[in-house]
Amino acid sequence: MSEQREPFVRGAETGTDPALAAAAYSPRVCPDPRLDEVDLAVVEALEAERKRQEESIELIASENYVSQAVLDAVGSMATNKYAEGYPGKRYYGGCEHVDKIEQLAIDRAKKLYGAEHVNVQTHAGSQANMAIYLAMLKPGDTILAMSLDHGGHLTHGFRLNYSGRFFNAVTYGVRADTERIDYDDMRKKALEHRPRLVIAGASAYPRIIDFDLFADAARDVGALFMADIAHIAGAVSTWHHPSPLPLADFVTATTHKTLRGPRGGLIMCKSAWAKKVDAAVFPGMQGGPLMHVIAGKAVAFGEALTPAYRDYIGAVHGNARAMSDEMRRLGYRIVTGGTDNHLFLVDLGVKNVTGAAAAKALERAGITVNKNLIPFDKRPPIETSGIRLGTPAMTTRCLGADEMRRIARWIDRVLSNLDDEKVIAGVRGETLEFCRQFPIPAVHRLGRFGI
Ligand code: DSN
Repeated sequence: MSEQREPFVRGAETGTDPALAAAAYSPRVCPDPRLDEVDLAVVEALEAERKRQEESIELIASENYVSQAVLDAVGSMATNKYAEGYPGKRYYGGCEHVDKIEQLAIDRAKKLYGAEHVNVQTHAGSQANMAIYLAMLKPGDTILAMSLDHGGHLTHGFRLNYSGRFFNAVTYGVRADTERIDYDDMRKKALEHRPRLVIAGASAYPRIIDFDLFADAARDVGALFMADIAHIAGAVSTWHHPSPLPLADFVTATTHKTLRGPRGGLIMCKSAWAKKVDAAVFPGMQGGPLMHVIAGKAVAFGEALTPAYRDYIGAVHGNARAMSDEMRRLGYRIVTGGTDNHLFLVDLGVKNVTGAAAAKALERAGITVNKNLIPFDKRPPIETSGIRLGTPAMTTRCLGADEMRRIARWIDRVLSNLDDEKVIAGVRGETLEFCRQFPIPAVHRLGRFGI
């Protein structure tokens, strides 16, 4: 490693003589080694992460495994390019090819969702939401959104998030009896507080969201309507969930959850808001877009337009139902009684176990989940009374309902024996063997380091 660093040192030592500096810093003495030849510290961590992903059962509802094609695009030379601006209107030269990439991503997203206008530049879902707020709101404006502890999202007005600090966030939640969104309360609060923006969308809600009722409430109080479909982006694109597109002024999403693309954000809006939204993203809050990630988004949108992807989302939902039914059969209470989408929440009350303790023990057994508040939870967010389970990732690994039920039984075995490391180690042995039978499609074809 020290050999490869030498040219830089010598270049520096040649000081002010430009000819010497240029000679010292030449491709001849500055080879371009592969990562595994130059930086073992990073390689080791990447290798360990690849192994972790391959050898564990991934049930975090917001995670997935991208295809080899998406990985190739994200690892491409597009990462070298600055392209502030939009296709055809950039502030840098040499953008003709990345223009094509971004236009492909935009056109495919439009086709996927039937959107009037698309912006693919936001680095994450949080930035997609921030762009809408920056475009349409003034500090102090009122927004109406689902509360975080009932399944909403940080960026929907949580007090510690920018959205809760700069705006007056009024929240609705779920009903105590059904644990489904309390649409009456949402409407009542809209009429009472006259928000500038009504937000629908959640990160831990297992049921169909009735976007019509949000659109009605927003219209009746003269508010704008935004739907954040980060979690259900895949289901909306394949009509496994009704689309908010015809109703909403703005729809935001992430590209890396059910949509199975690279980590990033996506904004769709009515043409009337296109200019404001684009200006809010750039120059309003971001500089150069991540063109390699946008290339990955283009590939993922292309994949999502295929019949195979529609089947995949159908299987994701079927697997979530099979697994939640099995958990219920094993004696657990499932929030709302089940699921209509890719995730469900398990109330661990029956075992008198916290979500935090459950997640830790399950991790030791090779099963990755996240602790999650359940509605009206009596425990704090760091502890929680529940876990959130999702099936997008394991469905990508081609698991079916039988396998999902088997995972549910492993989860039960661990949760019933939290203090018995022998039982947990036994489950770990079985999950390891199981993971080897269901390889991650992309990693399967990668080189030694999975990079
Ligand atoms: N953190 C994401 C999730 O896990 O749902 C939401 O942004």
